[in-house]
Amino acid sequence: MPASPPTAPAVRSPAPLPDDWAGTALTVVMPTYNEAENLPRIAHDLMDLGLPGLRLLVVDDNSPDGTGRVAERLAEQYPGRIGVLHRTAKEGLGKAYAAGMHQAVADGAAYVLQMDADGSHPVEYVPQLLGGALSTGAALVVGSRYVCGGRLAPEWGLHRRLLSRWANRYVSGVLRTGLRDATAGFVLWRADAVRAARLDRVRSSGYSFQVELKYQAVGAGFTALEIPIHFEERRIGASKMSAAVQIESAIMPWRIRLASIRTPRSGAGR
Ligand SMILES: Nc1nc2c(ncn2[C@@H]2O[C@H](COP(=O)(O)OP(=O)(O)O)[C@@H](O)[C@H]2O)c(=O)[nH]1
Ligand SMILES: [Mg+2]
Repeated sequence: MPASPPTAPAVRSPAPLPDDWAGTALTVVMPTYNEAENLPRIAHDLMDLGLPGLRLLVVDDNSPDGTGRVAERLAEQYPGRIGVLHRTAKEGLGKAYAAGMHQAVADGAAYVLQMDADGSHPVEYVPQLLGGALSTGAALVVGSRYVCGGRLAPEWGLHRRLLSRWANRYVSGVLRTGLRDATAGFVLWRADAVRAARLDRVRSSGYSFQVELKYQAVGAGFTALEIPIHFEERRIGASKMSAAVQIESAIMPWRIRLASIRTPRSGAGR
């Protein structure tokens, strides 16, 4: 008689996180431009993670679709846990992140998490990113598509896959960060690494901000850890990646490298 399959364990809610981890002052910084339909679900999912120390700071560039007003309503629903930074015009992802991360650290966050509002970065990874930092002492934890177990959105066609992989190889070749996913946008930062990355000196206004900031922190000696994530396709709406942003991303690694030859980086981190 064939052996009967083992009975599946009853589904239980996840074990509670240790109190000191769950209470860690972690601010998720989320830049938004026309994400009114995506934002509420992500905000509720973050608030429901069981991390009482988690705050959300939405950085909106005066989105025409009213994302700023949606964020204000969410802030009323979760007083003290959700905040909104309203900026007057669309200045690019990098500028929005620089403003939001600066504010988060100034307001006392011990860790800052960069996260997109479009559903590409699954909320379930947030405790893992924080746990990775707290258990290993890493100053940077990258939600990585290019380490073993990482995955790109299955909806992505060959062209997008090749472009993403090529962009990472290109950046690694020019800047040698040692990271497999240097262009990743789902990244947890310890506050001292944010300060060392010198947000006030960031050159990139667009997506190359991600590369520039990691390069500064790794160059200053901070330890980075990459944990695998499944990167999802955005839920609703369209990407804001423009041709100008792609050109900036291609040129920026060289500008950053040349600048660091002229002004060598300090080795303050760990
Ligand atoms: N505040 C602000 N957010 C932006 C800007 N450009 C993109 N974003 C946000 O940055 C995140 C990533 O952008 P997205 O268009 O999804 O980029 P993609 O995933 O690389 O195609 C999303 O949450 C966007 O709403 C901008 O100029 N300002
Ligand atoms: Mg996206």
